[in-house]
Amino acid sequence: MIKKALITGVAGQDGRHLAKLLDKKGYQVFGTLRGQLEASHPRYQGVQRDMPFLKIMIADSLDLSALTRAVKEIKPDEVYNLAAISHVGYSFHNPLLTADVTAKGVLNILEAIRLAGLQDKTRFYQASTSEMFGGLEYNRPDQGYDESAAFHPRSPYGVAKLYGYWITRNYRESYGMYATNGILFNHEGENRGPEFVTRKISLAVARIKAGDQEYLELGNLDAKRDWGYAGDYVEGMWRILQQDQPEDYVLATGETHSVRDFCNLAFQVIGLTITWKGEGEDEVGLDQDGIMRIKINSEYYRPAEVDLLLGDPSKAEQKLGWSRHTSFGDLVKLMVDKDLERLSAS
Ligand code: G4F
Repeated sequence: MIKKALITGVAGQDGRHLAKLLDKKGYQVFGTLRGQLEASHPRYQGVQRDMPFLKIMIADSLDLSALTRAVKEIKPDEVYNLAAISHVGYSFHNPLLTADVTAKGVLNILEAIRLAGLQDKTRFYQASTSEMFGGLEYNRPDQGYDESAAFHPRSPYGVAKLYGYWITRNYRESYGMYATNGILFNHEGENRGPEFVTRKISLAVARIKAGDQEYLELGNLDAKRDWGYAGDYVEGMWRILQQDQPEDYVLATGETHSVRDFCNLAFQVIGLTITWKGEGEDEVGLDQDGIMRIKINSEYYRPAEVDLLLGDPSKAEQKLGWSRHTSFGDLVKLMVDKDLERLSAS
């Protein structure tokens, strides 16, 4: 029997990696897009071109009836709930929409599975996040956050995701559903949206190399993240749903690096060595010829910041046999190289 998987938010970075992985593993893959999209719409066609094997369903995470119809029709063996408002900065400006989509959307898809009568068949993966930890109770500074660490979300996004985490656990405990959380630390790559800092940097570096841009504006350079490659993480998502018992897992690299570190390595790829001068909002990054390549724009500071994220993936390593393959240095290079290639092709 061919297994069927439904991915909500299939057009996002992780959705694309995961859909391709599941297709390779022999699944029939379905994915939701939202909006008034017909098959002739450029967005629809772009997704279909990238993933010709994909069966696209139009269903918004806010619409329980559309989700229920999709789940009833497909009868999926596995549902991966990746649909969300996922940008932390945006969530401060749109907290209500974030709560509706990122929190209540999880409940909608869980209810759709129950309403379709599939709670004993369909395995459910919720895209939980290290943003739920937040940072104030950083209780294991040397080892990083594991599955038992205390939560303290620092943004409307993190708070909404915490609801998604708990409602998933609650449906597991209340109805015996195979409902799991993957608590993923930051995972990046060539498909990352330019609103996230890693892609913003890789894109700017490529443009600077091409002479299309002179410098880049950033917010908090000292924030530290546990950055891995998204392509490695989707294998972990799949493994989480293949276990005998539904459990929650942290996926992370176990290393942390600052935004500043990311900049230093990204500029090195195009032969520029950055020297940092000044402090706070006046800090700048100069290249070896003294040309300013990075400056601070306080608009990118957040009302509350997560200063440091470091994950402990021991449980995933031991129980799932999962670990990341791509190093931090390789990730930075991969992203810059891809943007250089895209720019030279355009
Ligand atoms: O790239 P970011 O926007 O990612 P953030 O906030 O860590 O969230 C990402 O990872 C989470 C997992 O922990 C996911 F749940 C979430 O959906 C998303 O994928 O920002 C990273 C850091 C922050 O500390 C931010 O303040 O970079 C800092 N930063 C500094 N300058 C900037 C900028 N972030 C952005 N987006 N743009 C800047 O100019």
